[in-house]
Amino acid sequence: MKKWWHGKVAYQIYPKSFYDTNGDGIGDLQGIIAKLDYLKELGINLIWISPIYKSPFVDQGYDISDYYGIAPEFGTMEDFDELLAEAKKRGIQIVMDLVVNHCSDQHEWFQKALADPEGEYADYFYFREGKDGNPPSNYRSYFGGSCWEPVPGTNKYYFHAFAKEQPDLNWENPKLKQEIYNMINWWLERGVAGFRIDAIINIKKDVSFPNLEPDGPDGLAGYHRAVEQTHGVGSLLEDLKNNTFAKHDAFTVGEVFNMHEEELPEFIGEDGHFSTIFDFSAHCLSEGEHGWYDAPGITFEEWRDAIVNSQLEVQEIGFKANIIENHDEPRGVSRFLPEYARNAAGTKMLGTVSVLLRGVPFLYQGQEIGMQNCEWGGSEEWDDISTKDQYQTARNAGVPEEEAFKACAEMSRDNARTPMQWSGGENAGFTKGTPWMKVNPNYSEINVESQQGDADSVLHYYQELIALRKSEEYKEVFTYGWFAPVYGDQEKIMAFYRYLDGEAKKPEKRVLVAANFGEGPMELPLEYKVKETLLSNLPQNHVGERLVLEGCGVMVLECME
Ligand code: TEU
Ligand code: CA
Repeated sequence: MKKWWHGKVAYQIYPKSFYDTNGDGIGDLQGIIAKLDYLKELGINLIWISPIYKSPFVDQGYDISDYYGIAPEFGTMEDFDELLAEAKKRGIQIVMDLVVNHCSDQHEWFQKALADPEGEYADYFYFREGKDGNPPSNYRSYFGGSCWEPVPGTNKYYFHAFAKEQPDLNWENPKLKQEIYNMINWWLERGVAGFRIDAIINIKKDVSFPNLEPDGPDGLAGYHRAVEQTHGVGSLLEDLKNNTFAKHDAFTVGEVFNMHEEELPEFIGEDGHFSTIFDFSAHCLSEGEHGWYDAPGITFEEWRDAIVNSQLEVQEIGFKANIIENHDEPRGVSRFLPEYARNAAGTKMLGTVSVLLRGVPFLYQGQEIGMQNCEWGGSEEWDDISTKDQYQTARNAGVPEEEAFKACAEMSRDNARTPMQWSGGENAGFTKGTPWMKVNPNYSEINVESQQGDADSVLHYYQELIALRKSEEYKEVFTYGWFAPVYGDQEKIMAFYRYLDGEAKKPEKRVLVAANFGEGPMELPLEYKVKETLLSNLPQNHVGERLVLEGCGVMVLECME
């Protein structure tokens, strides 16, 4: 069944680093409003904003202290309503970040729980007695250290999957659930189109909290191992959906890791728990056994296979949300492209492949100008709680300082969190004050302003690419067309068809997307005659009897029937 959000092109904003209008060095809601025309011109019609609720910002807003309030750093509720209205005028819908696996330790609920550890609010969280002088279980939190923190003045501990300032909410408690549902409905009634749903698989706990085999020198076991063994999140998610999103026909995109493979239809099939979930299959390839320091490199073939397999698996079931990067990941150009391809041509090639996959494309701020990882001067430049922990983890495992630094510099979430590069002017035009976070020194070469004035720029290419995807003539094939990989036996070629079946199984429309990730030119035989070139990133690419792609060349071709 067709849904209103099929065919959208989405853009993630990390508000703190997007655009600062009042000179305090922090991006704000007025900054987003100021750039709506820019986003409209890019072709965006759905925006996901990372958390803007009140927060102590221990984990940059993913630790919410008031679900009904806008963080003063970002502005006011009036600013937010203005943003909704201004976006609407431009045909853009706004999606909020929903962080309900945990809240901040400064949230009223947690403060009340601490004040009365036997009272009703303690049951909004997981308060448990220790075992033989130890915490209730041996889980290591995602950001390091035990998942259990002592509750002062008691013999109890509270559970946190992330930082100790992010206590997990107890989804077994109907009262807590009702509070969350009310809050979600309140935002939906205000006019938000839906939610990106944070770390949602974590809400289901095995409340017997069994110990697991330790997997590190600290004697703890990564909490994700417990998540992998836990079943039954589905009924929680159905209840959540039926009490909130379904009533508003809202769009939801789940951030789901550690899902049981066979559950994909329940998650995103017709009437699934969510509209869609992010495809992290390429990103998971660099998951280290113990952390970033032992993260494996990614070969081109692994990357291609991961995406192709994910596309083939999902197309009979539903839609995934396709990304190159987000606020938790290094920049895709630095990660998925070899050094020789980290230029305008390579960046356009990677973007073409991602945006024309089957699913909902999500661009991350700065992707459209080809922002890259930052050159870090030292570990003191990092802000991110996870990066600091990963650095410590590496050092504790005996990894030499230089090597630990290098591993974290490559994987740091801060690579995506440096300020948006608007111009070649001071602070990349992000702020007139002192930016809260280091500006990537490459801003003089990579910035919006210079690319706006250059018809060949990455930015202009992204505009054309998105316009093609949304065009009257091709939106059907790019939204609903099947995905079929081709030239899989050719080294360094990532290519696929998107096609629509005609009445008598005759393809009604067929488009070939072919990218040459190699350094030198490649010639490929054509299975179909070419009707029209829809997009090409380099003048040397051409099509005749055969298809010739320059190194880092990509072409989008409509085939004859
Ligand atoms: O990330 C959740 C999350 O599970 C990731 O840390 C994940 O474990 C890791 O990327 C796997 O490779 C979300 C937010 O996106 C992140 O910014 C927050 O820090 C986190 O939740 C806690 O709210
Ligand atoms: Ca500001």
